[in-house]
Amino acid sequence: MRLMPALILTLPLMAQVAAPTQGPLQERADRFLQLANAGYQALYYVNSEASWAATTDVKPEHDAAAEWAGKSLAAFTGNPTLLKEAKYLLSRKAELSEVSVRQLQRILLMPYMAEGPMTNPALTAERIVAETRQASLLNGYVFQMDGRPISANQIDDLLAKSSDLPERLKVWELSKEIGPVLKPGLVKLRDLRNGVARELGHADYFSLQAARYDLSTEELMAYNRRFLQELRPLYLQLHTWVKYEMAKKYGQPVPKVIPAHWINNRWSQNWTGFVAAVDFDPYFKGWQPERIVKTAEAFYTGLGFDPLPATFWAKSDLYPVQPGDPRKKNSHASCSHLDLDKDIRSLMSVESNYQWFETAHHELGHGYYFMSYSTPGVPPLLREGANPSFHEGVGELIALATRQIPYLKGAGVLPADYKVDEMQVLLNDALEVAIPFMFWACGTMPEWEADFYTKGLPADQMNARWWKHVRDLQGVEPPSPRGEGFCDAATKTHITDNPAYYYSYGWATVFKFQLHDHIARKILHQDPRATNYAGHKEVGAFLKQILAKGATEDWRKVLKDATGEDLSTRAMMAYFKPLMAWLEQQNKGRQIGWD
Ligand code: X8Z
Ligand code: ZN
Repeated sequence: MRLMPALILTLPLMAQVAAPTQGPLQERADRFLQLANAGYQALYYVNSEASWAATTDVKPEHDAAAEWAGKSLAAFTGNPTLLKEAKYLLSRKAELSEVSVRQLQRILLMPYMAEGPMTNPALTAERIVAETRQASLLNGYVFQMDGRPISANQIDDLLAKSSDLPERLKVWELSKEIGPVLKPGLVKLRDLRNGVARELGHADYFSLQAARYDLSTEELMAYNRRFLQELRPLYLQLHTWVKYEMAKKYGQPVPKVIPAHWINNRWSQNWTGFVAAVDFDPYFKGWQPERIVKTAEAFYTGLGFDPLPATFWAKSDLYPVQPGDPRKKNSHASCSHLDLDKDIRSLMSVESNYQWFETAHHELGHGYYFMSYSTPGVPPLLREGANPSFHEGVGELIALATRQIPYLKGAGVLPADYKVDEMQVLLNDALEVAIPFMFWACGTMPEWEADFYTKGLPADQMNARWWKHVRDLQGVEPPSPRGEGFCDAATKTHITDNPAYYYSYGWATVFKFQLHDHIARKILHQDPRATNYAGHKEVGAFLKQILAKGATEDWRKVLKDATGEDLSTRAMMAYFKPLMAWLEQQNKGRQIGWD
């Protein structure tokens, strides 16, 4: 009953997107893809509505509905006849248009999100049940401090502000208490996710995800390792600078490896708050959270993008649950494209601080990507980023643009007479949004997840392996030994609800510097370290060109056409070049590295 209106709405749209027909096989593919797109879009909407309710209002009845909707979507996307026809048509791809081939390839990858193929209905059903249960445990988890609930925002706030080490330790430790709750479900999901991937002909779940980049696991990991090898000299300098500064601040001996609770971020992913001279938080005092989201939207509309649809404002869930309200919702920011058309919503818990300012820009980047490719020219099956890191990279790019002092002054966040040492700004940028993040996003996270999915990491070595990677790659260690009763990997949301995906954020970081460098030097003719994109429609036009393609072209071509470059750390290294010399000077005579 609920499906019919969406299907009816979809068909006229699809009539416009069919590829030009030439030859009987193309005609057969066109007919098949019309049906596949229409069914996919309609069932995707049903599933998204159910997941939205389950994530924003955790209750057993919402979990049950999400499970049911997940099974409905899987019944279609995992349908053996659908998969078989896509495979047959792909076996004769030379006779088909490129856009048809890409849609057919997408059909074979769809079960990564639609839980599984119906060639093994029992496995798929088991996975849907297990995923829904695990998501509910994650979304409904309430952290406790001294026997009282404490929100994720409050944890982050305490870690951002407290210079009392015992208090920091306590907060850091309580933030890890969700791990053991999620461990059994995660171990079970590993087998189910791998099982689904194998059913589809992939070696394991990590490889299924890598296929979204048209890469093997080995190729993908080789990119990650190369990025880190190139960035390591700068990371070692930053790591050294931080450990000496923090030892001074906390009145402690200089450690070799940085204790995790010295770092403001729960996973040591973004090293915020270390540069005292650059603190934007005070400038957000007195802002209503709504102003943060509206300011982010204004950045995009200033570049020539349309305002967000009215339904975004009516249906999104943007602010923290009010005290006393028993509703539980996921505390991590996200943006969803519910109908693969105009129904775009974001889930956030925006408060008035700089971190949420950046996150709001990140989430709206997804929203504007959704809007840009939701056109008759892009079939619903290809309403995705050129690859997942492009999707993450847009908002990251805009967040980088909004960190620039000339922009912050122009937007009225900083006073016109705000003055700060440029090297301190560069140091802060490196620590907060670039270099340590790479060692987490292209290091610890994918190395551990590849061990977990590809190499069958035993359940009694999960935590030891986690901390080995954190130490080897990030130079960070836990405040005290963490046995296998803990499951610290599972404290990171994505391990549960966006598995084998996280390197996409690292790649987005590489990509954002490439795009930024191109925009600053080639379009705006400004210094990349002091830009102001505000109001520049030519920047919007450049971005729209990339975004409007969705997944209709190979990502390597999209990047090369846009910037003239392949994926590379060149632009990131160039951005931070002056910092390296400064750090080497500061760190003279200090013990560099941790081994
Ligand atoms: O998860 C996110 C977004 C949602 S797509 C808020 N990010 C990563 C994280 O928080 O770990 C943004 C950058 C890194
Ligand atoms: Zn994102």
